[in-house]
Amino acid sequence: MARAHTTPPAPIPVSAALIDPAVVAIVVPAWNEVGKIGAVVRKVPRRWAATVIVVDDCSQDDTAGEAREAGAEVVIRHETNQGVGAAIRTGLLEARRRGMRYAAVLSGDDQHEPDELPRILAPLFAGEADLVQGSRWLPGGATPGIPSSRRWLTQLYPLLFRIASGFPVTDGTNGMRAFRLDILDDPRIRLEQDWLDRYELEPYLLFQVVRGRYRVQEAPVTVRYHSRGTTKMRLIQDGWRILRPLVFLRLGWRQ
Ligand SMILES: Nc1nc2c(ncn2[C@@H]2O[C@H](COP(=O)(O)OP(=O)(O)OP(=O)(O)O)[C@@H](O)[C@H]2O)c(=O)[nH]1
Ligand SMILES: [Mg+2]
Repeated sequence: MARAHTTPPAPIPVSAALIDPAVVAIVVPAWNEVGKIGAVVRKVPRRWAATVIVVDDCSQDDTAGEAREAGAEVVIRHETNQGVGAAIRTGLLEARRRGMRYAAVLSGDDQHEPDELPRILAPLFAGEADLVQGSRWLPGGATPGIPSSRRWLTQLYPLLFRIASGFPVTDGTNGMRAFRLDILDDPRIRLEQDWLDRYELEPYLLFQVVRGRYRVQEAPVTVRYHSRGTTKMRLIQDGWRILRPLVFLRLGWRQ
């Protein structure tokens, strides 16, 4: 059965032929995502990534069961809720333990389009980038259903990121990105720190990779906004969690 698409299917870059799915793990943080996590897992084309790792961050619903049923190769459950950053960290550690060389992170709330994975994976396999950040705001990206508040917040953040880091990113808060896992061996990239457990880890990683002079590219992707239950973010509290890595790293208050 054809899947409803509000955007045309993603064109596949020529260099996608270089992608070796055996060394790619998809890491999916998920907290109370019944009704969505199964779709995410099923949509990942295994010709781009052989291993889907879902980290259930102590959901009260059966997120883990739905992920397993949908065919996730690995499902890990946290015994307590730790936050999206901690869930991503757990998934990345597992990917490395399994000998994967690349990871792509996708949101567990079905906001991303897994058939767009070649856009963020191909530049890694072509040896052109160490990290590829998905951007909803580059030409070719899309934001079906985006509320106006999200539009201006997600456009403001890259300006702040640019001021703090000097790097002209167009979308710093999009949870779809892919990178070489060996960049995590860099002692300047310290994902194990407790203060990164919630929304801090993703901007921290991008900032440190930029600052470490790795090759960072952006690629256009879709971020879909469902009419119900897209976000669990609280504006002030979680907004500050996203912002503080920029402030702390820029001012040298944290490493
Ligand atoms: N909020 C939240 N999400 C978590 C947690 N643990 C794992 N997640 C997952 O992290 C992903 C991102 O969470 P969201 O709150 O939707 O944040 P976002 O997608 O970056 O931002 P929006 O554009 O506002 O939706 C989802 O797949 C969640 O299920 C947690 O403790 N809190
Ligand atoms: Mg979301």
